[in-house]
Amino acid sequence: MFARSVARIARPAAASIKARGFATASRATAAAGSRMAAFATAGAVAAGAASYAYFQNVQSPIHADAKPIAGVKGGANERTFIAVKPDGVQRGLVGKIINRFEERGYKLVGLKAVVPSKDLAEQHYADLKGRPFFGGLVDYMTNGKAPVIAMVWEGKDVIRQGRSMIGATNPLEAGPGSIRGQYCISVGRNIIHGSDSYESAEKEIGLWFGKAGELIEWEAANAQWIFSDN
Ligand code: IDP
Ligand code: MG
Repeated sequence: MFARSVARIARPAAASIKARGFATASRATAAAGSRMAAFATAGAVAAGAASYAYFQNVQSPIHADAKPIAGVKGGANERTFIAVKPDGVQRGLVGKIINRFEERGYKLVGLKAVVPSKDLAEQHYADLKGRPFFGGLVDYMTNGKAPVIAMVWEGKDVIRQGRSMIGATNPLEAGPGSIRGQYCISVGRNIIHGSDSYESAEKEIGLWFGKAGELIEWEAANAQWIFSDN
């Protein structure tokens, strides 16, 4: 529910990005003109044009992302939120983690490096508020010693399979073939997050990728070799 409302609020923002690019250009032009600085005017127009071009480029995904933010539950386009936490980034495990999902046949539809705000981390871990480790958890996620690598992966049963690939919360309980079972030994430094249900995926994708244009809908050329019931 929450995520849907985030998505609803966020989507129109995309449409306004182009308008914002234009507005920036005209504001800049007006300001420079009033100072009778022809050079500055030319610069501002160029800067405005450049920023307009930038927004044009970054806000024009191959296909508009029109599907529900976490895809269709149980469908081939189900989505989950996966994040390499700062300890995983510091330890140079980002590539290995991405590899696991890619090699399994899942599709990457969103990716960014973020130092989350305290507010974002607290909302993300809202169900753990009141636990003794909550403050330390939020600090380690947000202190900027390394970013969080936030991702959205798409594919059949990706939420459940993602949790299984990640392994138990306490890495000492995680199977040896799982990501946590292979790469870590401490619950407070368990390197990766994955949504634990469709509802969590909706909430988390909305929190981390709620702005329009942040998720890219694309067709994998090898899809027929990955998914078929024949
Ligand atoms: P999950 O990440 O496997 O979904 P949750 O129970 O949702 O596990 O906890 C979120 C995160 O909080 C864990 O991944 C871990 O980083 C941290 N955490 C959970 N339990 C403890 C604990 O007992 N001590 C310290 N950190 C914990
Ligand atoms: Mg959890």
